[in-house]
Amino acid sequence: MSLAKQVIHVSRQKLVDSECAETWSTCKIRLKKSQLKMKNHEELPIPVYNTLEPVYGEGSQLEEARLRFDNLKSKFLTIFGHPPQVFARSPGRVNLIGEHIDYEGYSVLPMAIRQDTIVAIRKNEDEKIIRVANVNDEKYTPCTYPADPGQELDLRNHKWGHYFICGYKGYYDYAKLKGVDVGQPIGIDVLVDGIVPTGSGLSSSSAFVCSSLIAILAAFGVNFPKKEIAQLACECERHVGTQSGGMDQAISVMAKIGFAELIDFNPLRTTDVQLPAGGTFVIVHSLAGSQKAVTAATNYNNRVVECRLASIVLGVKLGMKPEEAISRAKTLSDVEGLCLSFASSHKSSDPVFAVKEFLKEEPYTTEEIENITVEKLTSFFGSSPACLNVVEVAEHYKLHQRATHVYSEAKRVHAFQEIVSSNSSQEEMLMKLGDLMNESHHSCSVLYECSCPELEELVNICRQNGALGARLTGAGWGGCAVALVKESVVPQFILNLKKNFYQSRIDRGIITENELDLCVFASKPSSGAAIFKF
Ligand code: NG1
Repeated sequence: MSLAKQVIHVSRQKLVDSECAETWSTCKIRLKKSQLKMKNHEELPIPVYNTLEPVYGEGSQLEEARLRFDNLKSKFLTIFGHPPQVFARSPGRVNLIGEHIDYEGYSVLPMAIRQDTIVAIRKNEDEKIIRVANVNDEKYTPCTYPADPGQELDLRNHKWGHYFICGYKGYYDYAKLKGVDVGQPIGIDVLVDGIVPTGSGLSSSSAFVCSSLIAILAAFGVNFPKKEIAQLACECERHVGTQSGGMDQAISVMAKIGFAELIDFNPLRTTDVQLPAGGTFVIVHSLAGSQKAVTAATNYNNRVVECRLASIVLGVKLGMKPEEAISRAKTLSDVEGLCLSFASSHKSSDPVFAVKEFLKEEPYTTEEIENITVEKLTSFFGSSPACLNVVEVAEHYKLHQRATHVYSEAKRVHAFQEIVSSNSSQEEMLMKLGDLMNESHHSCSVLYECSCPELEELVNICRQNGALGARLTGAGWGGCAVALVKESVVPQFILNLKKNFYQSRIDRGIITENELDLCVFASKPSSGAAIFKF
């Protein structure tokens, strides 16, 4: 078994406190410092620090972090009567290109942002409950859960604390998978401070799930390769009911300061992408909230189901038996080979050629699809409550449009990476990247239908005010857009947006002048998850 496949404890040198060094004795492997150095970044465990600088740098960002950590420490003591044992932080992200394709197995290109979630944690052996509190206790009232990893989350009664329980369940799922006996579940006290704007497509949910999972692992003295933690975080976030694709957890856990990352799936892998100098990515909020978990059945999970159905229908049309397509064509990447061989027999190298030939543009009814699959949708989605919820409410399925988006967006991701690593002039590079972002937005909006009127208005205003390209980012249906802007004009661009998009919203009382800086900001690639033990 390779090192990467095993649970790896942080080497003792990296542990700041012996309390963190409790072991899962059956599967411990101590890494020597020299071994750590030789490994790929994603094969390394989550770094453990005893100062804030490696993550927060210096200046105002460091000052802000100090205040947040001090506040967490003192509030933790006040609420729970003892200090936290350890802290974990994980950032939000902005996806630069590659939307709604991670769950189809295609590479994406996000970067971490500086806004993160910090979780302060302590095991509480005297209690049999999990107490989850938030520094913003007006908005996020305290939640309690039983110390029972087998508990099912009540998805009809969505609570913010559910995201912590995802991480908690993830820890026990992993132990079970590895055959490790972690003993009777004990109580846990948790205090959370999250500054990733919620419902904004910047993945506050994954920042919370990743920091929760890592905090729990750290509290139990366990650490292992980042890519396994990212995979585990992706799987455990599905306990809140969304069929998450893995991009957000991957970048939140594996991000590196100064780089965007090309993320490949199956197997999970990251490649550093150096963004061109002279351009800045500005994140702008449409002020339309996007509640991904709550609207999953009609929005996010609906698209996951449509892609699955498109894969099956393409599989059958391209020669698979229906039962074979149902069991093997799980994603559009699974049938891309078939599409490509069909396309190449017609002198094309584009899988969309097969989509045009075999998937009709008009929406499919359930009956039409079942005539092709020769099996009821409720039967082959039977093991997935999230997919069954989709099938229960869906009126029709737009297979042609969704598959066209996925295949074309997957190509744009690679085009983006090729442009940034080409010899083109800076000016030319930025123009081409902007064009790709505009094409991506068009595809999301028209083919994938995951935009909304506010995002459309915002993206147009960005382009009219100097953005070289602008697109929605994240799941969509509200939330943020990301605009590529020449560095020299960023301040003017932000001023123009304030005037042309936000002022009317201030006048209507949707936001206050003071909140503006949270709605529009330039972002540099930040660092990934970390553990702090002071
Ligand atoms: P957001 O909207 O940021 O939560 C979601 C998914 C991603 C990806 C994008 C669309 C989760 C946690 N994240 O991101 O995996 O599919 O939508 O590209 O579900």
